[in-house]
Amino acid sequence: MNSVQTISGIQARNYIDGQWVASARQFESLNPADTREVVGVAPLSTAADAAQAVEAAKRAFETWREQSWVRRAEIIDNFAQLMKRDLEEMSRLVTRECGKPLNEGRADVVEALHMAQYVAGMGRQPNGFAVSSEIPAKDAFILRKPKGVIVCITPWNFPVAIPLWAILPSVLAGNTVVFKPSEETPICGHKLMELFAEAGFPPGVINIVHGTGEEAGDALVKHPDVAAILFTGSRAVGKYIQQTAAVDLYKFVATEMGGKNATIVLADADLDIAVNACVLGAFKTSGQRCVSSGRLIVDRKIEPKFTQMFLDKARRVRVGNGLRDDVFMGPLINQDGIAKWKHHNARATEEGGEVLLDGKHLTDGDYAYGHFVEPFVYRFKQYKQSTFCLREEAFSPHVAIIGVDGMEEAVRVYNDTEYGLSMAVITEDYRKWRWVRDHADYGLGYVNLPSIGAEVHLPFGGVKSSGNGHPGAEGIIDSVTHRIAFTVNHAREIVMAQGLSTKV
Ligand code: UN1
Repeated sequence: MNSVQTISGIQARNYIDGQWVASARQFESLNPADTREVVGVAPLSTAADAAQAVEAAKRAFETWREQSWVRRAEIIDNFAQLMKRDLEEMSRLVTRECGKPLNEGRADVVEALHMAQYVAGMGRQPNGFAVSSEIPAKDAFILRKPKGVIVCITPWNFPVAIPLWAILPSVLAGNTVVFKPSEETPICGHKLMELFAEAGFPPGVINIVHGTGEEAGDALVKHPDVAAILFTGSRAVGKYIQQTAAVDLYKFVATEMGGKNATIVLADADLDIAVNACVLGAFKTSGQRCVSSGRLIVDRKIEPKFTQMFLDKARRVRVGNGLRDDVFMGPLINQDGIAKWKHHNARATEEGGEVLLDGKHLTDGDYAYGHFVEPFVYRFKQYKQSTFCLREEAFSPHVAIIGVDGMEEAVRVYNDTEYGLSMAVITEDYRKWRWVRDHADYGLGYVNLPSIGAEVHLPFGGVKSSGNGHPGAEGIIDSVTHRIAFTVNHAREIVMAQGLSTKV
């Protein structure tokens, strides 16, 4: 890679119309495991920077849309090769900038690579089809057309994979993009932009604008020349974007906004699978996945045994700098993340949860300069409705064990949140998982697996307040294209459908 590396880290810039653009104001991106390390510095962009990027994307759309899907896919394939070349370097960067352990940093980059490979392959897939007409001499087609300028606003917890879920299908279909990465992980976004440029995307096709949601993000969402906004992040911001963009009737918004996910453990579960699934679901990425399980809904018949096994394993979770091999859980992203974790823990206690593992905020020795916390586990032997702690997303290692009587109560409890993203059920009984499959509300369902770990060729999204029904990854092509109807008459006269008379 050719980034400028200074003592204050990598210097990120905006990339607009094929040019790296400096900015008067900057912000620092710190390593959440050791905040003495400045991973890099990035522009604090203004509304004017955002507008320039949209205008560049709008101009580039006129020529990019004229390329074939195959040609565009070839450039995406170049990009995939570059990702392979830089995989290890990018994995370490993900760990340094967002904190997750190296194995997870690598999985993020591998998931991104899979998206690039998948989308490159889509370039030679049908992007429409012919349908028959009532009139033999008519051919009818359903085709996909690009929408125009797509804004991609993406989170810090998957700083490499999630941007690609949104950006690559957009450009494959002939759209152009303005990418606004999270202000927590601008350097990962910058690395992606360097590779886009090296892969040969023409100027203006992919632009990056760094900065805050309040300033750069807001200006992008409100810009009249934006056709669609693809957003992954918090419910509050997603709701704001949907409501703000709705003022322009033509603007399309796809949102993915987290969850209060659960793993349901039924009475017949294999307890080893259950415990592993729950530990992975609750504590991978320190609970900072949209799909993390904050609730373990366990049949009362096995709850005591399950709880003992789960706690044994949770106590073994090693917390530390993700660059170290033996670490399972890296730091939280920042001090706000810690405050949120503490708030949820306090509410759990106030609301009557029995604390089983009173995880601490770690501040001594090696932990002094990072945002480290231990797992916090509590129990409700009986479900308690209308609690904050059992219904709101904690985005941290904060997990409830809830005792229930049987499958039907498990699903009632599961459904008792405003969210509906990811659900896992642990059972050996196919009739039971089938019933749960059909009665729980979610977009991602798993059996005998954790609630995390989706692959890119599946739609990624949720129901209820977890999203507005336009999933990312596989599903996003529907969000970035108009499906148009196109009908051609081959006869020498006009014959109408529905028996419509042509007599004048
Ligand atoms: C997220 O939870 O924010 O399914 C994304 C998974 C990953 C993506 C998670 N492939 O766990």
